[in-house]
Amino acid sequence: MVDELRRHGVTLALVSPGSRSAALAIAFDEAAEIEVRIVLDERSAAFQAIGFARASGRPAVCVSTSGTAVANYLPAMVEAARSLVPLIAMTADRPPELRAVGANQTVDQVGMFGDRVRWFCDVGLADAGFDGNVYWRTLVSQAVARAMGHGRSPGPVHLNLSFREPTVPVSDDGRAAVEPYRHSIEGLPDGVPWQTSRVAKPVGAVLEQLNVSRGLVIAGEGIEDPVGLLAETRRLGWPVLATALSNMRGGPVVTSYHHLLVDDVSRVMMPEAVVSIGRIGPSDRLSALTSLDCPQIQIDRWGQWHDPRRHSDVLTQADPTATLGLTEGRPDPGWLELWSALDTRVRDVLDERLDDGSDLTGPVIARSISEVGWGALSVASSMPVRDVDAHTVKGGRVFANRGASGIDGFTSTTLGIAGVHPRTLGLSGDLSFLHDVSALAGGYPGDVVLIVVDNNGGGLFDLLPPATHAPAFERLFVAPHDKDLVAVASAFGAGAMTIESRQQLTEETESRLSEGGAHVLVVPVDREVELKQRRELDEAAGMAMSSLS
Ligand SMILES: Cc1ncc(C[n+]2csc(CCOP(=O)(O)OP(=O)(O)O)c2C)c(N)n1
Repeated sequence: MVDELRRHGVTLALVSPGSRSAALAIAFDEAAEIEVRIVLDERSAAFQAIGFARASGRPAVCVSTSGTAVANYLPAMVEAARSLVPLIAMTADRPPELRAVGANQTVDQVGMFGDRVRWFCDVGLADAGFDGNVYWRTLVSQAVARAMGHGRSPGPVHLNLSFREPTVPVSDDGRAAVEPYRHSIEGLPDGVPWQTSRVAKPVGAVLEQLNVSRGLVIAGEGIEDPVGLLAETRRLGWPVLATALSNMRGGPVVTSYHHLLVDDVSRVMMPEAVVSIGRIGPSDRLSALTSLDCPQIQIDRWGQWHDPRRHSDVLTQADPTATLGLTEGRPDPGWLELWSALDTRVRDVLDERLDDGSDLTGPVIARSISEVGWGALSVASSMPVRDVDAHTVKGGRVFANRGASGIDGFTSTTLGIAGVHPRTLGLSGDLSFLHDVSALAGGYPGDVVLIVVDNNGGGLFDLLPPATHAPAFERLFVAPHDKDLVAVASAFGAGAMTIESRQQLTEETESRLSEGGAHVLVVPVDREVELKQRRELDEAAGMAMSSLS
């Protein structure tokens, strides 16, 4: 199975130590083309796999022993299922005769992840007498194909493998006799995979509603063909509102939408059709465009049902670029110019405000990140992803686990990305950082600098109803931890320091990205100052918009 995985392009196995999975660990270790990374905590391993798969486009394999080890994959399986990230979990299990009889470290692993996985297979035992080569190899072909989207959409796959003792090649404790495996386990000649899958890229029909002058395109997460999509929208004369995770920033796209849309959409800005592509969070003001009273078209390559406002007229499973390519359109140059002018104006107003002061806040940090030469940016849930969406305009690969929007597994995911992209920069809140701090206990697969916005708790809640309506708001929601995060990070061996100014932040980030290794830069932020700034930014944008209309 390991050889077949290699033939299918698997290059990374995240192995968590355990005895039942010994055969898998050894086989992966012996496969020269597959890197084996040992990660103690299975939860962290699976998030690292997500980071790797997001960044490389290839599935990573996680290997665990039996018992609660398997259950620790659940958060990442949920995220991968919702984010369409290919991930293959190979979990070792007890043989049938040891199940359901109270045997040690034996839990029901069959179908443990429910319908979150794209495919589950209880692989069974590698009995010495069973000629299983074709079975195991085709099973791997199917596992990879399903993880990559065959039949449904990309996502996690669970292979549960039983092992009898001895779990290592030689039995020296007399518990079982070793009977060598007799049948061939050869793969096909020339290193080719046993079976291959072809996932078609369907193209939707030309949609009548798209034949308009004033279309708006909202580019959600992970646009596969940013260059082609931009070219088609230019031809149609439609502005692209490009979210931070779209892969479309850095080009002629609208990025200040969160502030530009602070008040109601004025008559001149009213589109004739809205085309939204993929998941379009996190700005609630941006998603409000999908309930404007005009034709609402969703295009998703994998047919995901992204329609939280239940307002879409058409949900299309199609290649977005090809679909727009089939649309004739009726370009009106003034429409594109209007949105570009509004975007430039609002961006200038925001930047002026952020550059005019010495306070370090989430928005200021997100803006500063545009000045640093990172290779990939990994952003945690809560305010970091919102601030980057609103204030980081620079092009480049930006990643975030927005499938389920958890604050868990952030550092692990970032380490997974760092193993693929040089100069990976992470941005998280203090609670996200603490939630997954044990990820720092393992090795570092690549160079990484983590910026931790330390506002001593969950700043997001200041913007939500509990802030004004809930008793014991601080304790129940913000949950201050009062930990010295520099000391915490240092205890795990990361280079860590407190950052006191914006200039120091950009300089330290830049120099530590070049230095290599793992670094944590803790930026203390005052929640009240930050909240005040967020309100001022909204007001300034609102004034700029009203002076223009
Ligand atoms: C696994 C998980 N637990 C809880 C939550 C709920 N939650 C959302 S934001 C948040 C606070 C995050 O705080 P921090 O990481 O410091 O970021 P900040 O809000 O200060 O930007 C919490 C607990 C969640 N999204 N995911």
